[in-house]
Order: sequence, then structure tokens, then C-alpha cells
Amino acid sequence: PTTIYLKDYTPFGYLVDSVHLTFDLTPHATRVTSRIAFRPNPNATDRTFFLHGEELTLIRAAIDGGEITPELSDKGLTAITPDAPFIWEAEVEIDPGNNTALEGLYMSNGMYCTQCEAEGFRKITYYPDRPDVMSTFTVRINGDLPVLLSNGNPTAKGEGWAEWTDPWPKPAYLFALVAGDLIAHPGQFTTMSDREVELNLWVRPGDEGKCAFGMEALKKSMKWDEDVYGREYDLDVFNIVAVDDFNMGAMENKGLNIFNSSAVLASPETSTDANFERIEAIIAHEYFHNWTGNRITCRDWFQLCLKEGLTVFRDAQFTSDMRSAPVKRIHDAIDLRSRQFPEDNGPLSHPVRPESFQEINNFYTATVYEKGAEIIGMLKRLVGDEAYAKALDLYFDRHDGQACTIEDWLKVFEDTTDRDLSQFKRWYSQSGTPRIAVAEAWDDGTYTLTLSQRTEPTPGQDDKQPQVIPVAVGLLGPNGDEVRSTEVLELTETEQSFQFTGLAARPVASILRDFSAPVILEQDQTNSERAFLLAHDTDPFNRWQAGRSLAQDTLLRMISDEAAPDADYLDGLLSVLRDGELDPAYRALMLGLPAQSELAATLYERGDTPDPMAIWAAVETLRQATAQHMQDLLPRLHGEAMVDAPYSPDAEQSGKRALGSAALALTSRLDGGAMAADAYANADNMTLQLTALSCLLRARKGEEELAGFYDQWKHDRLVMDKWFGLQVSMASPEATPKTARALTEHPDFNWKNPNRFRAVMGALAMNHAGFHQTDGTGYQLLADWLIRLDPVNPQTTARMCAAFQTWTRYDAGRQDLMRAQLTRIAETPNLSRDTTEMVSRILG
Ligand code: B3K
Ligand code: ZN
Repeated sequence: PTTIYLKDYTPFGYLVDSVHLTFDLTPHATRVTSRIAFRPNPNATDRTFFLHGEELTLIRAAIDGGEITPELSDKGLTAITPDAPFIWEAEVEIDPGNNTALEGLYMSNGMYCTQCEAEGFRKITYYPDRPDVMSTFTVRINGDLPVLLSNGNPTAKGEGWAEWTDPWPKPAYLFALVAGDLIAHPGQFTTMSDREVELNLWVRPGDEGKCAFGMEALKKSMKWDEDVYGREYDLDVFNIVAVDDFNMGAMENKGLNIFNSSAVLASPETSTDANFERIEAIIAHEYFHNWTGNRITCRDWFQLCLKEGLTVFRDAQFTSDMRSAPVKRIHDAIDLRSRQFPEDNGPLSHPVRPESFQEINNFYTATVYEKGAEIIGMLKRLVGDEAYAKALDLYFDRHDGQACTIEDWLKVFEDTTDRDLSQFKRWYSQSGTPRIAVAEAWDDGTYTLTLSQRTEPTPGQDDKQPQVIPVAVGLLGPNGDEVRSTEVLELTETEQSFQFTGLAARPVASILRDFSAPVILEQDQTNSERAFLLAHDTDPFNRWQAGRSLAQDTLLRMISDEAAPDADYLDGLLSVLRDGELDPAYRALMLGLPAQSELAATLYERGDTPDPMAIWAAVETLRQATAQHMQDLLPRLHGEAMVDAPYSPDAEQSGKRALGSAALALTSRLDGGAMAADAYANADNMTLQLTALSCLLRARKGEEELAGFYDQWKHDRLVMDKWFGLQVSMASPEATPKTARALTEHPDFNWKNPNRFRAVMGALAMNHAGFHQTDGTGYQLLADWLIRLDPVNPQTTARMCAAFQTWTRYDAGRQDLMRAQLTRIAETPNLSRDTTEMVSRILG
């Protein structure tokens, strides 16, 4: 396979002035006719006329009306062109009905739809399929289907055809087409300059009742982007389509967003509070791309974080504004630690702006997205809110309509603030998670905090340079009062000391408040300091973190030294949970524990070999001890979690339900699931129903309920995904691989559907002790299915290979078993480029 390098970027030799496409839709022989106006690019030196094209049958090609015979390869075509503007025409045939990879034009339940990012347009017609080639598009769709959609505004239509014109120049990856028997859930938005926008959420018949929430989320997003970023929508219509077969969450095609149905369809009966929150965030994310991604796009795919990091940051701001900012920040930190840290500190580690790739789809990662968003957050913290707003205005002014780089992005900050960001830029080029060690000294009224940073070597990067790390710090006095409010220290050297003078007594420092940087803090805190911060910290993030550190510390000692659950943790937790003034959602988060995989990582990093069964047992023991310790409080928590208003997925109600669910889970450890059985019988929304069922399954009960759930919901694809997933995630470690295998034999295990495949295989990989069973059956089952899926859907296969990324952490026996499965995958004949790249990086 060929490797593509950032350093090799050159502009395309031609500019595209306009694109006209005609689609004659039939399932197995769709004709695509293109008419494209090219002209030589004055800023390019290489005039090779190469158009990408894959899996196309070329019927006819012409330049300025004269038929030509281009030179074809399996990657595209080359042709001789005039040294002046010219019109390119081509007619190709494609087979959407057999496109199981879900990239390009494909079919899902009789509906035609597209996914072009990153490089799917080349499976639709011959084209310079690169993000820096931007053009307006006019699309005519001929097809015998009631709804025919493409980007931009509708410009004409008749029986069996429709024409769409997108006036905004865009790269081909933002092209979209949808055709099918769809029903619209309509809406309407008036923009800040009083333009009316027609909104539609298009769904399959039967899903009409699941649209209202998504539509409201869209309107809120449109309003928020006007209020906070001054960004107005720019077309007459905005369409969203829900599709059942989709490789990821959603796609921001200009004016025609396409969503995995799981990322947009919602109703109280079928969706959990977490589903609603995720849907709201994804709708916002895709909508925000209209400016950060579409109006200003990426020069090349190495710059992916330019649009993704920024858009994730924007959707996080939106969620913080719509819901609770501390809760969102804690969720993001949990997510970063569980998904991005393992990537950043393992064989798949890559910079936020990678420097090379074989298959770009493998780089839509937590590092590019979530660490990319953290970088924006740090930048904002360093320059301040006002300068951030100014820089963003300048970014939109200066770069509207362009395909940009990270250099362009940083330059607007340098120009607005006069700051030199060359060291800050290392965040984009250096991979690995920086670790910050803390040393403290106290002398006569002066507290000295010494911070030192180091980043372990990562693949291809042995030497790391110090980065600019904003460390938000506050100080508490011995009575718990805050004696220094939050201050952002800028750590730029390998080691640096910061002094706080004029203090009456030795303070307790609260470091990395609000998780001000995506780093690992290595602080030798005593448990009494942690308990002190848990009781007194004014920073909600660090207050939660103090509890989390206590939990982690007790778990690690339980695992390594067979210690008993720590009293500081249990007592501290109890008093926080007792505090009725605290937001229920926040208290529910306090009851969380570090993921078992995260405990494994910590053990590994300090030189121990993690034993997944020992980790599992410690977590179980601690849970049991927590339930006993809080026994008297649990009825009160249930009471506080009561909602006696009609169901709403808002922050307040869902926070209460989160607390109630956590209390029910603990209660189930004491009453053998009696209360959960009751809760299951009375549940009138999916959040409660699923919580109760999971408590029952964890108590090794609930067989009847599980069967009842199936009968109740077998008609609903999205709920059935939950039914599949839950059984695997709640299985005992020993039973996990067996349970997953049995489910793959279930008639409803439609493995070509990515949601269903992930429901089972994703849950298997996430069930730490179950996946890592010493007989290797978990590894083998996953590998069997990855090998089977690869020829059908390489993108989803490659992504799921990451389940093996931590294989070198474990004991020799498990390593051998995992290596054997990875090798077996690698040696599969005709393995896709996607999976080949992933497996070879993981094997190292
Ligand atoms: N931009 C798309 C992701 C495309 C993934 C291609 N493999 C969704 C998003 O980030 O909004
Ligand atoms: Zn995105």
C-alpha cells in the first residue's frame, strides 16, 4: 500500500468552475453523467490531469465535446487537456445495490444515499476528489421515487425528477444525494437577518414519531451559532435524512446532512436520556460544520482537525450552554481518558495533525476529534475569551470560501493577540499524552509549586519537546476556604516553579482545574488531601476528580495488595451524596468508577501486569462495599431522583434519573434485584426500562424480562441494538464470549448493518474482563467476525481492530493469544487497505 505524506502536498493543476451531474437511478446500473468546467490553476506547476475514480465503469468521456479515450487505472484516469479552460464530460455506470462498504452511492432499505467523506466521491464519478478543489454543483436526479434530494436549494422538479443547485463552492466530499420513499417532519427557522429557512427531517415511514426532538435540537443549534459565533445559515432549505446503514454517526453534507438513524431518531419510549443528549450534540455538531468545515474547509486530509477539533469544541460549548457545564466537562474528561489516552499511548498513537497515512478513514480518531478539541480549549484559555472571539471573527472573515491549514488557523490567533504560537503548535505535531509531575514546598508564607512535564516516546517520535500547557490552579486554606482563586499557570519549560506568597498557612492545591489540559497529572497526594478536596474544592471538576482519585487509589490497592475498600473514599462519597444541594447529575457522576481498562493502563504504566479478572473482582468488591456503606442513604436518593412531571430528556430530569439509576444499581446488590424487578415492571420510558433490565442482568436475574423486552421491541431496530448490546455488557466475564457468540447466531443479528455489528462486537470489546478471558475465546470471536466483515465493509472492520490496541499491556499468555489473532487477520488474503494499515500499526 502507498503512504501519503503531508510534506508532499501540491495544489491540483486545474480549478473547477462548475459541476453539473445527472443521475439516472437504478439499483444495479445507475448512470452518472458529469459536465465539469475546468481551467488551468495559475498557482500550480504540475498540469497532470488526473481524476480519481474507483469501481466505475466508464461509458464515454469527452473534452470540449470531442470524445476521448483516457488512460485508466484502478485509481482513476489521466487525459491530455488543452492549455486553456475546457469542458469535461463523462458518463459512468455504478452499482449502488451491491455497495456494502457504505461509501459512495449505496442503498439502505430501498433508499439511495451517499457518503463521500473522505474519499467516496471517486466511487460516484471521475473527479479531482480532494478537499482543496471547490466548486458549485448542479444536480439533476432522475428516479422513480417520491423524494429526491441533493445539496443546496431545490431549483426545479417534475414527475420522477428533481434538480438542486448549491451556490456555495464546496469540495466533493460534501456532495450528497438521497432518493427514497421518505416522510418529512417539517420545521422552520428565521435567521438573524430575517431569512426564512425551511427545515426537514426525512425518515422512513414508521419513524415519524421519533423526529420532534431532533428538529428542536436543530433549531437550537441554528440559534446558538448566531448568538455565540455570529454565524448565520446560508441556504433556503436545510435537510436531514435518517439512514439505518451508516458507518459512523452523521455527515455534514452541505444543506443535506445524513445521519445514522441512531444519531437522530428519538422518543421517550425507545431512547435513553444518554441517547437524547448524544443526538442533540451530533445534530449541533453537523450543523456547526456548515461554517467550520463547509464554508471554511481543509486544504488536505492532514488538516482534518481544523474542522473536526474546532467543531467538537463548538458542540461541547453548545452542550455546556444547553445543559450543565461541569457535568459536560466531566463527561468529556472521562471520554478522553477512556478513548483517546489509550490511542495516544499505544501503537496507534499519532499527532492531532498526522504526517502520513495509508487510508485516511483510519484517522477519524479520538485524537483528531477530541484531543483536537482540547487544543482549541487550551488556546481559548491562554488567550482569553475576548481574544478568542476576535480571532474567530478574523478566521471567518479572512478564510470564508477557502481550504485551509492549521497554519492559517494559528495565524489568526497570532494576528489578534501578538502571541508567538510556535511552541503551542507542538500540540498538533507531537503525539503522546504529556505527564505533569508535581512537587510542592512551603516556606514562611510562600507556597512553591514545581511542575515538570514529560511525554513518553511514541511510534516514530523518540524525542519530545516541552509543550505549552495551561495549568489552572487554585489554593485552599486549612479550613477549606479558597485562599487563591483559579489562576492559569503557563507551563512551557520541562520544569518550572510558581510561587504564591503571603499565605497564612500551608495551602492545599487544586491543580488542573476544569481539566485545563489533556494531560496525565502525576501528583503524590495523600488520601486525606484528596478527601479534603472532595469536601471543599470550589472547582466542580476537581472536586469530582478528588473522588475519582480516591476511588482509583483504593481500587489499585485492592488489586495489588488485597487491601480492603478505603474508608476515606467511602466516607467522602457518602457525604457528597448526602448533600441535597448538589446537582443530582453531578452526584451520579461521583458514584462512577474508573473504567477497568483505565485501571489496567495505570497498572501497566507503573510496571505491573494487569490481571483483568483481579480488576473485575476489585470493582465488584468496591461496589458491594459502597452499597453497604450507603445502605441507609439509598432510599433518600431514590426519593430525590423521583420525577413526577411528564418525561423530558432535559438536563434536570435526566440528572435525577441518572442518580436514581445509580442508586438502583447499588440497591440491586443488596436486595438481589427485587427493586429492579419492580422498576422494570413500572418503567414508562426507555431510560428506566433499560436501567432496570441491566440491574437485573447484573444480579444474574431478568431472563423473563429480557424475553419480554424482545417481544415488546422486536420491531424497533434501534431498541434491538440495545437488547443485543446489553446482554454482552452485563454478562459475567466467563460468560461474555459465549453470550456474544450466541447472539451472533440470533436471526436478528444482521451483521452487515454497522449498528447491529457494533452492538455485539463493540460490547464484547468493551467488556474488559470478558473480552480478556484467558482461553482467548473473546479474541478469537472478534477476529472471526472482523475477517468476515472486512470484504463487506472495510471501514467498520478497521475501526473495530482498535479493540486490540492495548495488547502489549497484558501477560505473555494473553499477548500470545492476541498476537495470534492479529496475525491471522493480517494474513487474510485480499485484506482491505483499511484493515491492513490498522493491524500492521497495532502489531508495530
Ligand atoms: N465528517 C464526518 C465524518 C466522516 C468520516 C469519514 N470516514 C462526521 C463528522 O465529523 O461530523
Ligand atoms: Zn465533524
